[in-house]
Amino acid sequence: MSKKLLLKDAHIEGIRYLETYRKQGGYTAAEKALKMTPDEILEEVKTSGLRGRGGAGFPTGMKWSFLAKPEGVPRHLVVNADESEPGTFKDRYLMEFLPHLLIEGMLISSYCLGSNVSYIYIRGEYSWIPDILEEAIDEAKAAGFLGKNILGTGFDCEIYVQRGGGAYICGEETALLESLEGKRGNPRLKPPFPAVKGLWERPTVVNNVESIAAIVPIIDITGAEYAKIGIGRSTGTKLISACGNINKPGVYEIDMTITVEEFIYSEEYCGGIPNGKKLKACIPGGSSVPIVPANLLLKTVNGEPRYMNYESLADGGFATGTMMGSGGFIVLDEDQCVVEHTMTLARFYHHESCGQCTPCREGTGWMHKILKKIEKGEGKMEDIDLLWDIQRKIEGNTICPLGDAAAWPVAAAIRHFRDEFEWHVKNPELCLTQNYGLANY
Ligand code: L3W
Repeated sequence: MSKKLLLKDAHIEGIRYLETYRKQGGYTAAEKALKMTPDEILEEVKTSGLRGRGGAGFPTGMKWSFLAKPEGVPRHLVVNADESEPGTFKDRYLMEFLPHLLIEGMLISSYCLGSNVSYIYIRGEYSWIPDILEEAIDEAKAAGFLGKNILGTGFDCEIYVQRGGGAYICGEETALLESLEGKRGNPRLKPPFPAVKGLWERPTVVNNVESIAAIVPIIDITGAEYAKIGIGRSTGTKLISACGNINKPGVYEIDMTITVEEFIYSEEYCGGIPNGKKLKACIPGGSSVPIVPANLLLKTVNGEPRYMNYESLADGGFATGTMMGSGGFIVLDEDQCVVEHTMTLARFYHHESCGQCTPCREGTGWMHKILKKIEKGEGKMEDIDLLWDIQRKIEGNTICPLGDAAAWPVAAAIRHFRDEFEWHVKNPELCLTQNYGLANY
């Protein structure tokens, strides 16, 4: 059974409220941290090996150490709660059930980074969660964990919750900062990275909700103990939101040493696939990461078991490997149609493209149009090659990763499931009446 660090108290009734959270030891990590120096906290975070839980897996301690500290310029911590990646809903769970874990993590992080004003930028569709967060902030403030001279240390910290308007692009950190400044959420060119020039051109650390929540157990058990959980550079625990064709969709905390097979089939996690269907494929890290067919999902190209961690999921390189991403684990059984699935994602990325870069603005819509045609049985064989060509021209040619995120699912679907695309071209009369699954072989 995986060790629980973040969700260990999630089942306790009333854990959303300060009184219950305190009874479970809540804010003792903050009390400990505020007796340490910011540099000591930073060392713990570096030692922990924590990697950003939003999708990129960038080492958190390294990001924090990049934070510029010019004299007299305020610095900020911004929590990215714009969780909009299809298949990803772990941050929602954390904020809804454990708001004080996030607030406590923010307090420790803000103290370490020297942020007196920190923000939570939350996706617009999570309409009921800001009230939960604001209630927790009020409780923390009344108890002296936020506000002026926190716990008599002389450190001041306010946390504000900002609701987004419901745009996926605002999950990209620089678009988020633009939006937080009250502008249209268009991504900025990097460098400069937010750590140097972020919110209102001030040094800013942008971290995912889960990354900041993980700071609490890191301080609690120490970075060295945290680093002992997991394997290699995949230290600590990771939240996985599992959905699709599984018996037990939900949010699970894993310790990154379990295999993909165990995660899908064991009763502790997904509980297998409904109706005894066969596994066809999986998108393990949110919709942006490449789809992987069952044979490569359960084993690597070298025949090793595939594990639920950053390295193993990426093993095999771009050709076969995928990514841990945000941990949005989407399972497709043998009856699911990869063409339809890819078309649905293409529609999403086209809708969410900010339109700033031509390859993304034009290419995402073009890919959607062709995929729609193929899916309806109106495509030609050349359309499959055209689709391949378009995604190649988007990848790497845009300001932000939305272009890559739109291109990768199409590339991986054609690479691994070209026969399904060809089946749609060859069987136009069947396209609208039946899905393409293994049964059609
Ligand atoms: C200072 C340097 N800072 C890098 C920082 C950078 C950022 C972090 C990672 O995209 C991916 C995307 C999605 N000095 C730095 C530096 N940094 N070098 O490190 O940066 P980067 O550019 O690798 O990634 P990103 O722009 O943050 C995130 C993928 O994750 N994804 C997840 C999507 C998840 C959601 C959600 O709903 N939670 O949207 C899934 O795969 O496609 O590729 O902070 O500033 N020299």
